[in-house]
Amino acid sequence: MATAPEHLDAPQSAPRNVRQWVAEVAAHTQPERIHWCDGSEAEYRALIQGMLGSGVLLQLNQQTHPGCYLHHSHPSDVARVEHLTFVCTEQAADAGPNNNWIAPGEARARMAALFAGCMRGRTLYVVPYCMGPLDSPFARCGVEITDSPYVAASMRLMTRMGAAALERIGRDGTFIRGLHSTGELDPERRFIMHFPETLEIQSYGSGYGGNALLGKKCHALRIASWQARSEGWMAEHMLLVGVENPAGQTHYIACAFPSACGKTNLAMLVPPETMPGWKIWTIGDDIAWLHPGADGRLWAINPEAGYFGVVPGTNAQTNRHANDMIQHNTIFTNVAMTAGREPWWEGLEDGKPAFDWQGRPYDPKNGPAAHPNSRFTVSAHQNPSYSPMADAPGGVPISALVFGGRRRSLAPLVYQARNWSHGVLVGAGMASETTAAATGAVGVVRRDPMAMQPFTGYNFGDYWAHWLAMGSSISKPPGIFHVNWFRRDAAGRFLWPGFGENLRVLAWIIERCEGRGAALETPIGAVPTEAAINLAGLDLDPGTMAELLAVRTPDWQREMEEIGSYLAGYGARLPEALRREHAEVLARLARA
Ligand code: SAT
Ligand code: MN
Repeated sequence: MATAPEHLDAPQSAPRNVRQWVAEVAAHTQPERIHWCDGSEAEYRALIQGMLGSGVLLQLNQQTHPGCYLHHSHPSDVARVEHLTFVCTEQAADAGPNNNWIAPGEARARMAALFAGCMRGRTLYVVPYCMGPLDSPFARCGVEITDSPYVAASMRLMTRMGAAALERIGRDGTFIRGLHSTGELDPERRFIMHFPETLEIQSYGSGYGGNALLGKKCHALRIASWQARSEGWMAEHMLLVGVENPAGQTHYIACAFPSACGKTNLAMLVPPETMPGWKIWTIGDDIAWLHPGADGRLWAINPEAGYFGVVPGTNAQTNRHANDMIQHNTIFTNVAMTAGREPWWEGLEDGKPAFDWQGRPYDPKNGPAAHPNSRFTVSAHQNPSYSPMADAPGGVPISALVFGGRRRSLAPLVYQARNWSHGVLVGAGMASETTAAATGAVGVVRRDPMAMQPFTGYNFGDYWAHWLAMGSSISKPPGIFHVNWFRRDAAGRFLWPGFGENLRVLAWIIERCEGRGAALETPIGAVPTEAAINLAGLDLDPGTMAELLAVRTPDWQREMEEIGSYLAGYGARLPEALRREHAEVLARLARA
């Protein structure tokens, strides 16, 4: 029997279209109760108490880690599932070779069968949320319906969630409809479906962040990238960081790196002691929405309000800010625990694991104690380097866009594209070693254009055309760069120390944006001279910088051939300008 909208216990402010949809979903999924989230502190505490009672959360040591809890996910549900993620457009070609596709009608039928009665005995949470500052013209709202209290609580940490978002939805008149159920957590009955043409998301059978916190990858990237193309802006898998130099000037930089390649670390970088006077301000660690400004520059907001970051490797040396930030009021997922109930992971020097990420007594024979993709979920306000500009409705002006991947060879530490359209080719040609953030083999080099392979909600050919068009719509485009912190020597050791020392590279990028910074022109772009990177206080072996900055013509010829065949896979949708940029790099390499 259908639940009548007036029997939903909806708050007064709930717009008619939201009530109507909740009623339809409730009629189909048959929950025992409906809870409209208001986003209050009391509600968050009640959600946590409920989960402690049901065993969804374990209490960590409240003396050492006040407000910290541990969630063990189902062992089959620890990462994004790209093979079960679909973009369901009317025409398959609009989703493109970069996406899995099913016709919307078929997808809806399949999902309707899964969702039928799936919330019996459960609470249906209505989670209104706003991606971006509540008073920003660039923000976009959604409502996630979920039967997971873990998702509802996480959405409060990750987004502007609750009553204020619901009010904004009333003013906007529209919202993204996101329907989620953990179902049976059966990998055979797990799908993440996107319907960009009707602004809908349906996710079944997973409780993992990227599959279940629908505001994040599903809304803020896959659906938003589609909206952004039709409205003239960009939704990108980029961290946003303000870099303040000793003269007190701050440049904002947006960096696109694949999942688990150090975005969170760079976003809250702690300057090395050998670089006094430099400061880092975090705007965001994962997603940027970029708009052309009236001044001809590109302006960006972070649609999120929290971090869902990789835990292993985090410590006071690698990332002091992240380390401090997660000592309180944090939900940990799939880390290990000490005998004293403190959270533990590989890379922590103190303590030792008594229980592994599945809650079993720790035994090294079972592999790492913390899952390699174990995560912290935490409000951005706990970050010591949080920038007040993260709440600015108009966002921040962008000086540089930086692409980067995890490449053990080939790509130099840093280089600069010649101009915007060459930069689009640099982004489109990105490749990176796969990580534990998605299920599947780890360490395999795959193409990951703009770090958006798993996240662009439409055909990459059209996406690159949109990038090129955006370049023409701004008179003062940011410089475009590529970095690689992960180059290794013949023995497999990292050549560059990374972490805080990456500021040395950002400093060169900023100099270039200011029209300074020495560089050598190479066929792939401008590479810094060895002397142009500040190495004061850094103890590198002789020859390391030469190796880090080397551009080897035969290797790059091979890479560009590969990029050429990859791009050709997009056929007639591949923009001519990109084909031309590619041919020009090949010609420059032939002359080198
Ligand atoms: O799980 S998420 O998709 O949110 C994290 C990531 O893979 O980038
Ligand atoms: Mn990400």
